Amino acid sequence: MDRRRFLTLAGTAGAVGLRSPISRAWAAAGGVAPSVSGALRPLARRHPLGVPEVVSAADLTLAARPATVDIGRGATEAWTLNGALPSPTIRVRRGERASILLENSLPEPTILHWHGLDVPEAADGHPRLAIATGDSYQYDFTVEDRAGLYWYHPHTHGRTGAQTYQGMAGLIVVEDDEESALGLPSGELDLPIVLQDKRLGDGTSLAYERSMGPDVMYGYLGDTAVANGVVDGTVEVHRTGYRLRLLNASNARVFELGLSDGRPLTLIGTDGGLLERPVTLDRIMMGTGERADVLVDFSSMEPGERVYLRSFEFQIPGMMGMMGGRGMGGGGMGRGRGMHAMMGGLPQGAAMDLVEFVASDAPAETARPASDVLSSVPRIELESGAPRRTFRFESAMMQHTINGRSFEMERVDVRVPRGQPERWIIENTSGLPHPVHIHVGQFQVLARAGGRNRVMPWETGLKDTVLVWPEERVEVGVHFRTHRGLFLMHCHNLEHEDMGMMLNFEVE
Ligand SMILES: [Cu+2]
Repeated sequence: MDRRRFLTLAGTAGAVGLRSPISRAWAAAGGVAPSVSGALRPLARRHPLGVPEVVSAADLTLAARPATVDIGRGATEAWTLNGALPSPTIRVRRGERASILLENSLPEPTILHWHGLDVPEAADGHPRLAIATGDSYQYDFTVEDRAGLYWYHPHTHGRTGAQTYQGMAGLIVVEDDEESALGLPSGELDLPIVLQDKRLGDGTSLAYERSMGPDVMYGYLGDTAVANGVVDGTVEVHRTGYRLRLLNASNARVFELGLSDGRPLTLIGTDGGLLERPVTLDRIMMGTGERADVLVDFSSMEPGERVYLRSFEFQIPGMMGMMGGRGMGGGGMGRGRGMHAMMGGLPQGAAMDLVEFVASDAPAETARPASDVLSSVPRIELESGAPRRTFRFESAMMQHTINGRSFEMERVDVRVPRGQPERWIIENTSGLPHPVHIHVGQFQVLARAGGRNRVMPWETGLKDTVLVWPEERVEVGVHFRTHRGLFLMHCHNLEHEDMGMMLNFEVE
């Protein structure tokens, strides 16, 4: 680093350090003053965190079209569904029919996928079903999934990263009687938050400009956190218990979520709905595509006090620091970070403040604790002789492959009998994290060897996406019990997916 650059950074850090309680807390904890990373900016002018419009699934039209949106800093062009950023939240009760018409007014083909839902082949958004500009596609399915937070986004092969990044992503909230009976925080105390990172610099452009270098290797990492479509989002909260429904809808960014003052997160649900019991955690790691349903108690806050939902700094051991698999380890990591700074995105693992919560001055109310028993999670029962399949996720020489192969639209890679539980083994032999998503329902994480060497507390319920670190081998139990047809397994780092880290499996 040259001397002038160092002095500039040091000066900025010092100035912020004097004024900001966050910086003081970091300094007291022996941390680096946060503004150095560029993503922790408590002094920034903040923008109200909106909540996406809620729509019914019963007779819904989603128009994919460019639109002008406000990301807080000002107007910008986005690719939207119905002109909204993020896309509307679809709220549906278990057992209800969804009838959704997609209209494509984008300048290129598109198709939508309902991430986590167990839907028929024709409704799953396989990229071979992508529709041309001016065409429409009718989705009809019954929502049979457990209550929980799901989501939807484009699945156009080679363009999923661009279309999702430029604005097309929304939540699906499934409700059922079991969940309603729990008396969880509701109304404005039930706050859905779509978390993303964007590469904005000091501007507002959401244009997706993927380089052929680091962006293809690491994925399209941003430099700015965006929550519910706004930069530096802030929300006034009552001093009581909240339910935060969190989705990591980033292209490539992994979040190590926690609250800035150490306030605990009580995890009640994940991808496939409620856990059996609540679990209290300081941190939850979320790869792209994963969801976390958490209770947070703000009742001890003083009026006007601020707390931040933050992605804390982390390192993934073995993560490659350079393209092509060279430069593993500390030195390589350093070079990788330098390269990212140069390219405009913050490195994987950089700290970011995601949302600011400001306590209101209304009287505090004691938060109702979560029930000891939330739900019974339907387990996937595997016999010892259950079929096993191994999927090796590799990244080398700017290629991302599964078992050495790149995605082909019509090739069937795996044939799976319907109704037969199987043990799938996901091996990451690369130097990069891969969040692995399996379509058409939920699986169960059974074991992890290498890396973290255990099933994480947020992986004990049903999952549709599991984060697999370098050198990890994760075993999952799958059971395709409902629909026959062609479905997908892929990396949910959208650049890895677009580059071919995806396969077709046929449920027969
Ligand atoms: Cu990947």
